[in-house]
Amino acid sequence: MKKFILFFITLFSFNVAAAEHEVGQKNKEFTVEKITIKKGDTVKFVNLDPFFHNVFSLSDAKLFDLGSFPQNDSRDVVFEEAGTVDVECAIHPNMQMVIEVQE
Ligand SMILES: [Cu+2]
Repeated sequence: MKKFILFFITLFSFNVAAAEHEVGQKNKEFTVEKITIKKGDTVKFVNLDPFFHNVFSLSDAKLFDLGSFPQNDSRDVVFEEAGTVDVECAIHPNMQMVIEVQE
């Protein structure tokens, strides 16, 4: 019985923790300069410009490169570790934003 209760508590807290956030790329800028999320959350990057954008990060907390993608296309990234993640676009070096991932 104790095992069952523990199982449900684990399941419940996991479901509550995971959320999805959306960050757009519009007019050669990210739509937000900084967002704070929780460990396990997903960020959806959406290209709202009529040309290609890229999304990448060299930060230790999350190393990724989503490649280039066209207008109305999106890519999801799950952040499993806490820390500060600097996000950039390889095509437009002025495009930068920060994702703060909390425990
Ligand atoms: Cu770009």
